[in-house]
Amino acid sequence: MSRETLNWSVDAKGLKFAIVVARFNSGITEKLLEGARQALTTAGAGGVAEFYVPGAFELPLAAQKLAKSYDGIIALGAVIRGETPHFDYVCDAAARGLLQVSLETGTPVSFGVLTTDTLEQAHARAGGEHGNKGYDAAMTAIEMARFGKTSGK
Ligand code: INI
Repeated sequence: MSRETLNWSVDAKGLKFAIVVARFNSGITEKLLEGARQALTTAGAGGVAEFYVPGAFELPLAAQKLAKSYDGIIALGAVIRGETPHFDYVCDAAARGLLQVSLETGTPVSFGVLTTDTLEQAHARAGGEHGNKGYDAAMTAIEMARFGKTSGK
């Protein structure tokens, strides 16, 4: 195990986070939100604000608007493959857009967007047998926000 892995920090004290949640597939995204809240509370986050957008496609713009005011953004959504190519466009737009916001603003934006073939697969990753990706996304945002503080941001 590397030294960096051993030093992995989940201390969120003094850091402010925004969670942006897509309402599309809200049965899943509300579970992701519960996971993200749990991670931030456990890590002692200094402040947490929650915002809603219609779907995963809208997550990047919301993240961009919030990036100036928070130490980290957690973007949560669930894109489930249907019969149309819409799935690919929405996934691609969300992933590229969130990465772009992160790189352009310097504020970490974690990708808590499930991209699955079925609803069952999404449930399994939103508090089911494969854990809660909202929790994981929040832990990632905490680690990267801390990285930003210690690396001079
Ligand atoms: N948005 C999602 O968050 N998940 C989906 O599965 C989804 N599908 O399947 O269409 C979805 N579409 C809406 C999209 O995010 C936008 O809100 C919409 O296109 C308006 O811009």
